[in-house]
Amino acid sequence: MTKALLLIDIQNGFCPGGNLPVAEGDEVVPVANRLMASGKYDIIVASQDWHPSNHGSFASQHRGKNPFDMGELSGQPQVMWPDHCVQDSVDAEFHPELATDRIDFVQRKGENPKVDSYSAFRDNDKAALTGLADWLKAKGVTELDVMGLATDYCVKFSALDAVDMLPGAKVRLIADGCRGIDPKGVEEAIEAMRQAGVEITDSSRIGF
Ligand code: VGL
Ligand code: ZN
Repeated sequence: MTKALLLIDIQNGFCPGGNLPVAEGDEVVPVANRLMASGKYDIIVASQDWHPSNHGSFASQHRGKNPFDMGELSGQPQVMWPDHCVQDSVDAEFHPELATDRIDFVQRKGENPKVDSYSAFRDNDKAALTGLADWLKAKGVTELDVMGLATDYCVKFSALDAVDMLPGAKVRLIADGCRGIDPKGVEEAIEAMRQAGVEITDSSRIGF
């Protein structure tokens, strides 16, 4: 049994003061640090949203679009986001209190300006893989706990892809270690994950 913890996008950009802040996003940091220090995980991985400054998910790249409008990217419906997590900016750095020394592997994503990548495993069009599934398979991961930001986007699509791309592995969502963008979206996301076979749990139920 090899247990891995996957921390999704715990970056300044998604915390209060960031460019795409999630309410209480910083509150997931102590949860992540507690889990990393628990000794219950063999492997700790973190994803990092890592966009070029001209990324096509940014409203700024589309004439007449404002952040949070719906638009299109490469012919697919796309939420127009504020510019966020631009490569090498403070906004893209992990939250300063995250215990990054405990992270074994960082999976960057969202580098192709023509497609968004909510999932840490593959782009939204499901064409290009990040390589994370193969990396976890090579390590023999049989249990994957997922938490981070944002519940209704990157956490959701990462957990759904984990179920799809790591056949036989048990995937769990650490719900108290997540915060979302839209309350209704969060509810729907948790239901979609549950339906797909993700176990919804809480950090307090895994040994604290
Ligand atoms: C995310 C929107 C755009 C996320 C990333 O981390 O959930 N959401 N880029
Ligand atoms: Zn992004």
